[in-house]
Amino acid sequence: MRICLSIILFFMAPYLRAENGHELWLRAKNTGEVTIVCSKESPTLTIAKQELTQGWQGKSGAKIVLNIKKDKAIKGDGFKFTENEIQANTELGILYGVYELLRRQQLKQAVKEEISNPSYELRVLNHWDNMDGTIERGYAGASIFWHDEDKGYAVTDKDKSIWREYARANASIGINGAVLNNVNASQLMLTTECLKKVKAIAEVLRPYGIKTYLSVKFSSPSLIGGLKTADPLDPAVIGWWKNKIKEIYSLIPDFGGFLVKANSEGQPGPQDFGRTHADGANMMADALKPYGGIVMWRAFVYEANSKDRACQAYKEFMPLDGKFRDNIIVQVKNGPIDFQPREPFNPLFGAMKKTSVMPELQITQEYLGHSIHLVYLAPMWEECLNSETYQEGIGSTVARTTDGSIFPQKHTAIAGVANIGIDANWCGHHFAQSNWYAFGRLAWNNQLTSEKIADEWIKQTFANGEPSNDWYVNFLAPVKQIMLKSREVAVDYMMPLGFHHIFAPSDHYGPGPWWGPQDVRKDWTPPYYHKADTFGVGFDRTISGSDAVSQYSEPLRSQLNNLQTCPETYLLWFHHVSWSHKMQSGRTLWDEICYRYDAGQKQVREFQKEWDKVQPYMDAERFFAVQSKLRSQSQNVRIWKDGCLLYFQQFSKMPIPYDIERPVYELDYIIKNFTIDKP
Ligand code: BDP
Repeated sequence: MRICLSIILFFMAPYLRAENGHELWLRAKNTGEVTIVCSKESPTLTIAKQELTQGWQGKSGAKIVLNIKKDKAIKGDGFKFTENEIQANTELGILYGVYELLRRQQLKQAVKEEISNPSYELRVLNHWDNMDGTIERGYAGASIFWHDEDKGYAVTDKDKSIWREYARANASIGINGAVLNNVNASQLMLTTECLKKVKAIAEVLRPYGIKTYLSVKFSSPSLIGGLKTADPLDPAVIGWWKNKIKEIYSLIPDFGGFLVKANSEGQPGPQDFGRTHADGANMMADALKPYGGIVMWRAFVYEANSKDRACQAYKEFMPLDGKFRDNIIVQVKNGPIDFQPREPFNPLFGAMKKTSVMPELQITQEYLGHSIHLVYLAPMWEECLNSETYQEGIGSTVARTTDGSIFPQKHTAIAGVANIGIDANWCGHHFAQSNWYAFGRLAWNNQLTSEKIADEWIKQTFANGEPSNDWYVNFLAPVKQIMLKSREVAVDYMMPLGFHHIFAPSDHYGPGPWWGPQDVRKDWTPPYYHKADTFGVGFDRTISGSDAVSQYSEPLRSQLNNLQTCPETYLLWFHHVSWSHKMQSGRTLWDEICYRYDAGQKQVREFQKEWDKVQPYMDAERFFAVQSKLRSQSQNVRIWKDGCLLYFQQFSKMPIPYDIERPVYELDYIIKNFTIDKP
């Protein structure tokens, strides 16, 4: 019977509703009528009412009350809701309540009286979009905000309609801020002509509660202001920023503020003038203060020739703790290096006790297979947010040290580097949409599990109408398993056991542990990170090595410092380990490395099989698109496994265990064909 049904469904699949993914997780249409009672009118409330009418899946003919009324238990833009009433302190809270209620209806979850408050006050997407329309580390087409054919920054109706859809998608998951341009910012962003375009964007985003922010170049006063310096203590420079900020607020009264990458990877900053990060950030913060603007100042800094790049941010920023104005938030990447498939948490979390600190996560898959690999990132973010910092005893997780539960931060915030472009499905890979979704949901509630988020996302993104039991068993369950396993699998086939940054240079897609030209900064080459030699492999960050472990609080410091107690997931991050070291599995380190790469590869092949089986339960367009991406992923995984095993074998001089499939490529071939020879 089951077989029969599958065959019928298989042939029907192409006739199921065609979908290009453009509707994201917002595909539900109403199934009945609803009467809305709301005594106020505003653009945001109009959207709330439209959404209810268009998406209502509750009892047909029901009445719902939208009630803006203060309640101490409701925080910020949070809300209280039942099946028939949404109460909030703000209009935006009402809109968020509407989206939550519709989500519950679609997921067929009962609604009792409940309060939902956001974990973070500011939930911001960082777009690394350049003004010519390209996107740094973007894998889903050109920018939705900027086009290279712009003449005088013209704004078309098509632009506005994309921005509206973008704003709606964000609001539906609680995102309330967007930085519109690359952290490697162009000074031209602050010209009057460009600010007028920013105003046009802000006007479309505003009713959805999305505030607009800009990345700014620290040297703008000299580059476009005609000043001789950009020294943050120079009165003319201070005056320039004050005037510029006044101009911005005259155009965009609710402008959010600035994001700044300073003295990092060649960007200008206060240190160019002998000043500190705090001097630079405070100058901007003072100018923004009268308007309620904030500064998000990035702690992503490292210098050439440092013994250990992982130590740098902590060394530079810890002495400044307590020296930042209260409208500054220091934005810290989840790990101490750079968005690797797995990193321990950044030791600044929990350590900076007198400064508002916000996590920066990367939604775009720069180091996780671009928009080719299927990798669901929520488990990685969950791992980071739930990491124990021990800075204030047990329970001081990264989440709690940043969301205001432990330290009285003036502002709480979280940022995600967006994976959005002009591609019809927004993110390049249909499953990359789940990462945008997951970021928003975690920013709203940092205690949600990746499993729950995946479940919600799959149902909203793929189910049509009332799904059958068969759909739950043969679609939802296996697809969820693929998603939940996918990140650990990516770690296995790229960088198991604490390996990090062994990517091919420049595009960070394939492997490149061999890439180390003499004339390139050492910390931009993989051998700096893996340090393979005939004894073993891994970066010694123990007390007798670079001492990075000492940036962590006890008991974590001692645990990481000791080869026997360091979790194997971080082994080669913290230790230089002998190839013959006995692992928990009883295997040698070398064998374990081989098995991990092999297991990663096998799992991706399993994903292909699992995916092929779900064909009868979904539309053909998205099915084939994902199938094809999985094939490319499998090819790339083969390169990772063969390349890394053959390369490291030159040092271990040990055989690849004989029950493992043999490499099919020559190392030379991989090096020649898959390494782009520039940093
Ligand atoms: C690295 C990227 C680079 C970014 C930089 C940053 O490779 O393109 O500019 O981070 O975050 O991950 O500033």
